[in-house]
Amino acid sequence: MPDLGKFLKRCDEVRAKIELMESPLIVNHYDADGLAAGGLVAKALRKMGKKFEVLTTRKFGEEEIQKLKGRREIILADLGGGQLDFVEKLDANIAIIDHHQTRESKILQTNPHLFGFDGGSELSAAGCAYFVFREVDPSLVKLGIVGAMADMQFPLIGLNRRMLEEGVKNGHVVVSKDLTLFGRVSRPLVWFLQYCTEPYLPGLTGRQAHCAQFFEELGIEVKDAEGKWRKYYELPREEKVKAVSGLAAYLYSKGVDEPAIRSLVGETYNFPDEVQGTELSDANEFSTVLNACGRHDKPEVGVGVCLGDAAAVQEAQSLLLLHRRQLRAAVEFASEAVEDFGAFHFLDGRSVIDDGIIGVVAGMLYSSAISRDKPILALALNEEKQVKVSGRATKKLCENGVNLGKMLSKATEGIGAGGGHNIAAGAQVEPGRVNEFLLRAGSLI
Ligand SMILES: [Mn+2]
Repeated sequence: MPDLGKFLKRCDEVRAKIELMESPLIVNHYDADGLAAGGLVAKALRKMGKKFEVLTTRKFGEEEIQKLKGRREIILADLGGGQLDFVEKLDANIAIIDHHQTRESKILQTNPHLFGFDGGSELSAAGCAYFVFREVDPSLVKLGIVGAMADMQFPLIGLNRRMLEEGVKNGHVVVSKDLTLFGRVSRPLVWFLQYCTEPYLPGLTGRQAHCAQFFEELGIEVKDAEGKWRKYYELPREEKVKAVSGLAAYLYSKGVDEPAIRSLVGETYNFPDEVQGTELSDANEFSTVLNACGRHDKPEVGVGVCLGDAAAVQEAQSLLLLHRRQLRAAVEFASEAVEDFGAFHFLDGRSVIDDGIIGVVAGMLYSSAISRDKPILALALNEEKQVKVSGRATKKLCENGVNLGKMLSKATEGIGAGGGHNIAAGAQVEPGRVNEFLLRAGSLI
């Protein structure tokens, strides 16, 4: 049974412990939720008048934990809960704020799982950090919601919903139902569709002239009377409705399936205290900014963005452009290169697609390039030139029994390692054993 009272009490205990620290080291994961969580803790510490350092890491195994030896005060955010065996060996004053599967420990940690809540679907690490520091600064709720978006926890339910309601009540968040595509706030109308990769808009993504024509045919001006580019969020209601229904009809005519079209509209979260029209005023766009910082090895920029540092915001915007460009090029390549292997779709992205985006790219192919009746397996090489496998399926396939996490763990027995969720999973395969792996995967699926 979920126990809210105990969870909140534990969050208070963690805050009390951190209040006694002098100059802690914050260690956080490099993904967007990890950066939002680390940034949130940093912002709270700054507000409390404390010195701190931030260390962002991609991996958090024995080796990385060994390197923390000698540190006296450590706050772990979005990691630690799954590595307690190693963390417990450190001789330091430690507090853990996490939402991954964990167990109770002699180290003080707050984690929704310990109190009967599902950290996978109803609270991110940044959200957990919000419940620790909400009394220090209620506006930290914005980073909590950004973390939920980053970890794909929508719709916001359970603890996320509770956090959202507090944010709305305190005037830091405004909820509306609208188009959820990236760029509704920060991009001129034409770019808004042209740069849209999630979902992939066939005939529009990457095609400026087609996007301009799309709006022209709907009778929506892309520039205002002064010749300034218009943005989606500025359109009057009638024009928004026209754009949304026009886009839905267009995608339907292009064979995009209904779930993908329906997912275009959902709750959007605006932050009224941020400058309107910037990425930081919208939860989803904010999380995309952090994601780009992490993926391009600029975590300090992501943390700077969370702290509201103007130079960091500017640098993050150029990283975002680079990120979009790479993603678009990868999807274009993948749409051509994907093959039908019978039991699954196969994409060989080795030496072409970065291992950090291969999973996202594989998933995107479902909205345009491949049929939804089988999973997709995609290969990429990581920094150490090892073969990384990303598997993606659809909800419907999983309802019918597909479980990619189990499949990848089985198919890599003795030749690698794999696991994950039923709908999205990953693996590593020893070089030279790829064909064997593919044969095994085919028969298991
Ligand atoms: Mn997370």
